[in-house]
Amino acid sequence: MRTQVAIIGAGPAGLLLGQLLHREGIGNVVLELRSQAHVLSRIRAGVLEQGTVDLLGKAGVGQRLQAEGLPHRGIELCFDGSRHRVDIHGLSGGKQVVVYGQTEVTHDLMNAREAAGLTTLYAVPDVSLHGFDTHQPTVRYTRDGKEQEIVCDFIAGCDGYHGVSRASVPPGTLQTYERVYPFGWLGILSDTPPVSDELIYVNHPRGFALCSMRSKTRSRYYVQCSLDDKLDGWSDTRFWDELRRRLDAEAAERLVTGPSIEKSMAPLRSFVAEPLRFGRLVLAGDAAHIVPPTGAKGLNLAASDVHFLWQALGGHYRGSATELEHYSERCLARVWKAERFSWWMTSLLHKFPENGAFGQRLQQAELNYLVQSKAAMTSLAENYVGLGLEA
Ligand code: RFL
Ligand code: PHB
Repeated sequence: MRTQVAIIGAGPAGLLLGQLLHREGIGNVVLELRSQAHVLSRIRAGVLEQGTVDLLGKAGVGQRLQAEGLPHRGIELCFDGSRHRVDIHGLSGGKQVVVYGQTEVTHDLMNAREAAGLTTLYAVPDVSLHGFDTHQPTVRYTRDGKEQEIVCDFIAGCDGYHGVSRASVPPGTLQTYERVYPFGWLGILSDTPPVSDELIYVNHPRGFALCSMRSKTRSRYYVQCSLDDKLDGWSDTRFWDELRRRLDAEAAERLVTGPSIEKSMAPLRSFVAEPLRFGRLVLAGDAAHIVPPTGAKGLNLAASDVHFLWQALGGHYRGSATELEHYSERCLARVWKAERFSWWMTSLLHKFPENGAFGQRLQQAELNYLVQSKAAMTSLAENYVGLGLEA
């Protein structure tokens, strides 16, 4: 098989890139390790920056998002038993975020890909990448017991943190930066009305909690948990009790509980690989960088990488090499700002046992300063809505 761009991974980065390229007349094939049903069963991000919403519109998949996405103009910070509103809209010069699940984004992109008749190969277990230091790279995999090969112009590595693309880069050419946090998030989804109209981020002596949502009837809640915890140790009752204990009295009273329809644990990590291009192999999204979910930046960074990659590949086929040459540095400038913000939100809101009582006091002082200082809240607001593509 021959295509212009072979895209590894059918997560939001790979599918969005495929759609944008297709609309420019650039042929592409997507290869995905997992089944389509598995990809759609993963519950992940929920908060989209305006730049991500705009890009999904350009890809022609903005219709349901416009109709069903929930615009949010503020968040609440809860500490010392009280909640404080951050006026994201007012402090960011009129910007907002949209709550719309990653699962829905993926669904819309898969439907558009299918409607356009584009090739997506699911459940391909053994993808390997070759010759990306030449003008004609190839991707190999097995199908029906036979080795298959795709010859292409470019390989886009959109296969997440554990994917094969970054791992295929020759040793010594990649610089990585990493911080692993000593805790995780336990998340549940439930068909119950959200406890508040806006997201609540909680700093509590027992640990962080987050009240989020997917719709007016579906809630997404998280509590900070230990890395040693096991999912079976967390019954629904234990989860709801723990969440209630971390909320202020009024929210705890109002919390509506019900059976979980999904429950999962995720470790927290900050990670950046540099650069993002190796000849004809380009990395985008979680394949190149990971942020802890506290700032809601992961999916948005994947979308901004895709924006730059779409411009770079479009430029190449129009005869301009500049955009591709600058792809890595353009992405990384934005990535590092989001890494800083996500690390900061994580440090401010979680319990770090190794920091002791001194660390906890510093967190309280910073939270008090934050809600009293317009300057500090403005900084939070402008990062939360996203710094824009040229930042
Ligand atoms: P993905 O979504 O991981 O997709 C990669 C795809 O590649 C496939 N793959 C392979 N395919 C072929 N061959 C191989 N060898 C392969 N190896 C892997 C995988 O099966 C998968 O389908 O990466 P992508 O597309 O870069 O998208 C990134 C986002 O998924 C991620 O950044 C966000 O989910 C992070 N995130 C959040 N981001 C936000 O912007 N806002 C949020 O509110 C937010 N909340 C979250 C989050 C992530 C979370 N978890 C579970 C880590 C909340 C949580 C709890
Ligand atoms: C989510 O709804 O999954 C979510 C929202 C905000 C975050 C992280 C996750 O900061």
